[in-house]
Amino acid sequence: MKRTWWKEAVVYQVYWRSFFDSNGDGYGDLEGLIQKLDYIRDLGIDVIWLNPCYESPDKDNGYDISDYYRIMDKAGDMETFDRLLHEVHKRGMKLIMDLVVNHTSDQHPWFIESRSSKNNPKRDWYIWRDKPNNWRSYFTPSAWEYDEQTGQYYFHSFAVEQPDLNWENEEVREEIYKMMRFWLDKGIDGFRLDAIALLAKPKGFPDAENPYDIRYLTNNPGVHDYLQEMHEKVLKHYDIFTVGEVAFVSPEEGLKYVGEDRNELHTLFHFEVCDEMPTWDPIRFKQIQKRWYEGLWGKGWNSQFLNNHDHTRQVTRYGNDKQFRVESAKLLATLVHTLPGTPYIYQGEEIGMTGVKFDSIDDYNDIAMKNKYAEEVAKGRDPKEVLESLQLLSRDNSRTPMQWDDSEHAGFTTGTPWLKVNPNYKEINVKQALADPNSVYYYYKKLIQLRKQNPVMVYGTFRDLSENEPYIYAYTRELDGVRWLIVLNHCDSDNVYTLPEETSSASRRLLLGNYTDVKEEGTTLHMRPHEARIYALQ
Ligand code: TEU
Repeated sequence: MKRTWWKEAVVYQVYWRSFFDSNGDGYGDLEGLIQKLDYIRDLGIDVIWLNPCYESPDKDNGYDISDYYRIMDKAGDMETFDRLLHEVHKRGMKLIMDLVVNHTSDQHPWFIESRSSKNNPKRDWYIWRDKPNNWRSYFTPSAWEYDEQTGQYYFHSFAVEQPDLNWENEEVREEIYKMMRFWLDKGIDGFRLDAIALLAKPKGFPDAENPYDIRYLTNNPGVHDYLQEMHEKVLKHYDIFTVGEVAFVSPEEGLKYVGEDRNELHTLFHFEVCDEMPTWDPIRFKQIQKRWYEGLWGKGWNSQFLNNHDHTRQVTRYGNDKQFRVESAKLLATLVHTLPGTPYIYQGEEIGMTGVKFDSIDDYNDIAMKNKYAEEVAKGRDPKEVLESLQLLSRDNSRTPMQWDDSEHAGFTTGTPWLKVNPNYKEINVKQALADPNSVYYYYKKLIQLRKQNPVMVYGTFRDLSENEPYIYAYTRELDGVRWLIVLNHCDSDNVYTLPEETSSASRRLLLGNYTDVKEEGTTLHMRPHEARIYALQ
């Protein structure tokens, strides 16, 4: 398999508005990120993925862009961005930007022109129809919005304020490619391509049988032509890393985006775990890992992540954030960093930050959650019940400010944070983590070090030894005669695991574990709650 820097990398996602506020306005900013770069470097990070910081009315936290060539005031300005890039590179790290090109803001000058009249030259830059079909958008009951001025509907896959661009229009594509070159010529190291599987729309927009199953929004014919063109005209001319956000795909479909012979993207986020596995489901998780491994290995590259700015913090959703928070955070980290694919860390994950439950909908900011809340309450449902039903998956679970220390607002800001801090910041914060040698933080650091020293962790073949085990996940990674065994007890109680024959005759050396000692007799491992071990086999 071809070795590349981005397969070996560990990526850290910075949701800058919640990372560190340098000027007291309650929003994190690029200057704040610069001030914390040493923290990120010390963890061992290779690549930073920065969420969108372009000019935006901020209806969907920067995913509604009104000027691709400017930095939004909350984040800073272009001079600060340039300094950020320089400081990232100075520390031997790389920076990838979010690329949001399925849609713009309705305040983008292109859309303002497009909506102004039916014969405006930019009319065709967006998608206009006389009649809507029955599709829902991600965030609203209809994917179409009526515009009085010209008496037609425009199409939006997300919020009303995020009209979709018409990728069929060549001028649109050329304009986007030009903008991508602008950023790449500044020296950024790649893109995370937002909602990239949505670029192509089906001819004629036929009604869906079940409008609630919004898979119709993605993976429509033509999407690969656009990506291949983008590759040809832009991507292939730079030594960069690209990761596409591709929801609702099978490994077979996924391979079309990342196949090494396809000239599209390097890797993808598929959402079979985050979108389609609401709570921890061990057998299903194992099946997902196995299928994706078999589908991609040797042909295209996978990513590993269990949370991001859209998905509830992993220790809350897939672990135990109460009794076994520390053990569980370390187990999940072991999983993400030892399964095949590039691992992603979402800010705060490395100190075991948890989700939140605010008492009132007013304390939430997430447009997806707020729209859904309004829709359900309007149907006559009990508001309290609706709130409770939306809490676990609210995107704000991951978006509360980074917890730096135990001072007011967790040291995130001297002002009033744009979103409330998680009340547990007095116990869970970076200062505490750095002072405790057994913290989640130092465990991440060791995992990342291991990856740098052991190619088996990146390029080793994968074999699941525990397909039908409900609690234990045991698998090997193997490369050039080096064999590792990973054993995880994803469970609140003790379990015994007897090693299968193929590993039992080998001698074992513990490389990393999340308990201070190891309990085992011969080939029988006594695993405590959320215990994780990585062994080298000889
Ligand atoms: O998310 C796009 C999106 O499609 C996600 O909902 C995705 O499908 C995945 O399943 C997560 O559930 C991106 C951004 O990450 C999100 O924050 C934005 O709101 C959205 O695009 C619109 O730009």
